[in-house]
Amino acid sequence: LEVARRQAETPASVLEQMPDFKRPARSARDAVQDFRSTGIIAEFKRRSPSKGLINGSADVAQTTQGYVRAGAAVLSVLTDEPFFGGTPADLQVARTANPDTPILRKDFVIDTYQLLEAKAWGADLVLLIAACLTPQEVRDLSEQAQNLGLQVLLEVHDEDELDRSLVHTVDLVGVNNRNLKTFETSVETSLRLVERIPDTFAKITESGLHDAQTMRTLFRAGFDGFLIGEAFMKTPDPAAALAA
Ligand code: IGP
Repeated sequence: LEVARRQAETPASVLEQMPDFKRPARSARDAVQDFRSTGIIAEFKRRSPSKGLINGSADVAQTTQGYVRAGAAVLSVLTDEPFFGGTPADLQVARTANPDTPILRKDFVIDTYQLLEAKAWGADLVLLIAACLTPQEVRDLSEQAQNLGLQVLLEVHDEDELDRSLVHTVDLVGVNNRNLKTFETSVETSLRLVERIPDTFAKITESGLHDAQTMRTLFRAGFDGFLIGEAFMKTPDPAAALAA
């Protein structure tokens, strides 16, 4: 995967002084595993490489608050601009609008600096994508995240990524149903991999989810959480789509 580099960086020392940096994190893992939880991780995503523009007009504060009111356990906010049209401000606005809900910084995290940004912008967890990182990088970044009080969602696409990358400093394991080469989604990927994920991790199924029947099947197979973006964002009122 191509990863776009940032230009003007805020010095780390400035990030560390930002008010949210010292804010205690909310546990995304507890939020999805709570027996009263819907397990839904609702995503704010304007566009994607596979679908192009998904929603050009949704307001981030209104949408994320609506998601929470409709029962989302966790929020996911894209901060990647080149591919997904997200911004750091989206995350900060979502944080201010939803003080009690765990929020995922959805981005291609490849270095420590991005963990500091995530914390300063108000995230509670970050995504580490096994396909983009060496096992050693997953180990180092997840340890650093843990030391900063950020939980880690490790994303895998197949058995090999799971077996080589899983470490105990990860909190949630996400199986991405989207094939990165073809962009096609298949829940079979989740159903195949779920048995390989130890019960010490929260189990998340990601991408291509849009009907209740499939979610029931995935829940019965052992998944705690469901990461859903497009099915909500492609409608004029994403939060209403979750409530429905
Ligand atoms: C959401 P969907 O098909 O419901 O919009 O998928 C989420 O899984 C997807 O946005 C995603 C993603 C990623 C985006 C999964 N892994 C990594 C960017 C980077």
